[in-house]
Amino acid sequence: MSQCPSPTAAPASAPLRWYRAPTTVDGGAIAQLFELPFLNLLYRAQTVHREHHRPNEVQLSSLLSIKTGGCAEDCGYCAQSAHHKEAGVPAGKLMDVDDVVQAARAARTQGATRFCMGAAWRNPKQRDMAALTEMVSQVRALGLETCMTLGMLEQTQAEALKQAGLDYYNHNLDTAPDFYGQVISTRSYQDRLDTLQRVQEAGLNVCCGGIIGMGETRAQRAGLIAQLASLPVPPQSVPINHLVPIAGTPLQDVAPLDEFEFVRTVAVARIALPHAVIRLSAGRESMSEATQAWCFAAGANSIFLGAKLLTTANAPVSADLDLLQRLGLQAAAASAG
Ligand code: SAM
Ligand code: DTB
Ligand code: SF4
Repeated sequence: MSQCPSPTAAPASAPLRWYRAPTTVDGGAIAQLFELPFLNLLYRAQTVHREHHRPNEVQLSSLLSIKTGGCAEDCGYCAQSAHHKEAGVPAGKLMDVDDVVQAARAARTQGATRFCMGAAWRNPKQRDMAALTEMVSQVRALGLETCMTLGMLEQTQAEALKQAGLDYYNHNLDTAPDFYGQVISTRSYQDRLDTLQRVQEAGLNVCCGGIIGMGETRAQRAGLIAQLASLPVPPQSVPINHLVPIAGTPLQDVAPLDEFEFVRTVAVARIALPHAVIRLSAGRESMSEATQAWCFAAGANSIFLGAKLLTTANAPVSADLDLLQRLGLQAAAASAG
């Protein structure tokens, strides 16, 4: 883990702009949810889930790395950072539009309703915008919902993506403000909030979550969820990633998290963000089927379908479809638009 909190990272005590005073979201109450007996917490989460969502539906997204590696940021968990050369992910170029559309078509055939395109960038360059907007409009023309995650955005870039038909923009807070500086030093928490504001003001649906199991405390897990629930408009989609420890990154040796603590985090996210789709994101490949089933019971209702995430393996499609079938879970129809 990085030992040097960044000079640019917001200290825990710094006031963060564009963040609603938690009048409706009481951080203490969120922390207390974590202390409930496991089954009481799951009962609460499942009750909230059934009030706002179809109980046996799971939304299926597919993920493609449209530009891999060589990223200027130093996120301690990420194989694609140019700072983590030993992770062994070479820097690539932005994919051709036709190849992206072909991958989207394959994802649709496998059963995905949303196609998520990720780039290892601090932010997109102006010269990339024409190709990015073309990808969005052609993927959307296939009848898929579109999502992109490209790093920080300017207002005009967010608007151009919206104009092209982008449905969701994924930009994670990743962790609580008071742990953030131990994981990332090259951009601040405030930078992330600023991009989220631009995305929301451009009229895009916000997909925003974090990573669990990076060595943060339970209070910091609660802190992340309190931040997410305190955004001026709560995110429509909330990815909860389990850290995939990658050799060659500063977080390669973080002690594994108790799997019930991960399930608890999903349950607390469900209660704090009752309307959001909660995505059980990275880390499923090494999770038992039983733990995944607990996560669905805790209110997770979306997964990434496909053998690969960005650089790491995901559960095989056949195994996922088999698990959903055995649990009586059905794929949800596309909803945005
Ligand atoms: N570069 C863009 C950015 O960071 O905003 C988009 C791509 S980035 C890889 C998207 C998200 O993937 C990160 O915010 C982080 O939450 C997640 N992620 C990356 N590496 C991960 C890992 N090893 N384990 C779990 N989640 C990870
Ligand atoms: C998110 O929160 N998780 C996805 C998506 N947004 C882009 C990415 C997970 C990446 C896992 C590590 C990798 O494959 O490199
Ligand atoms: Fe770059 Fe995103 Fe990886 Fe951070 S998480 S190093 S911004 S690709």
